[in-house]
Amino acid sequence: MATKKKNAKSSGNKKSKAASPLVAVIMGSQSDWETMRHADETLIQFGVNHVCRVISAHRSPSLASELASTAEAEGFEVIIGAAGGAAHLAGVLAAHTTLPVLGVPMKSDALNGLDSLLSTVQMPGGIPVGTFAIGKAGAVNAALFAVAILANSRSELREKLHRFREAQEAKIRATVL
Ligand code: RP5
Repeated sequence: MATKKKNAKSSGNKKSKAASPLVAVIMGSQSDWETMRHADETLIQFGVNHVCRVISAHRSPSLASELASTAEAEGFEVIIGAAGGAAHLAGVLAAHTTLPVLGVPMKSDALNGLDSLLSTVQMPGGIPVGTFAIGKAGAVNAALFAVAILANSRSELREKLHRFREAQEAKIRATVL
């Protein structure tokens, strides 16, 4: 993963380069990057300024609480939390912020991601985490959902989402077997 700060990757379009990032893509380990790069690529595709960082709920708990506690004041509007196994990251982030937190369960070696899925989705009432599919599909969809949230107040993003769906459908229609 290319880095700007020590363990952070910052991306967006040229226009918004100077603007503060809107989405924080947080993953529990460097080993999650192979999956989470798809969220990064999707946000880049939509020109959404964002950061990608490795922060572990278990191995760096203070960093996790600090990130989530300060995210709103720093101008973030959505947080994506991805982790595998005992995947508590998204829940811990959500416990420290009222920003929307989207959870992406990683496909784990031991249980194929079922452990990650249940750890992410089974939140107690009062602290919501929007949980997505295990692995790549979840990474892409969490990013698309983040774009959809941002699009509620940004017409250019709403337009891009419409064009994305149209292109997706056109590709299916043009498929010849
Ligand atoms: C989780 O444990 C991470 O999110 C990762 O999916 C999993 C394994 O981490 P590593 O041992 O590969 O660092 O915290």
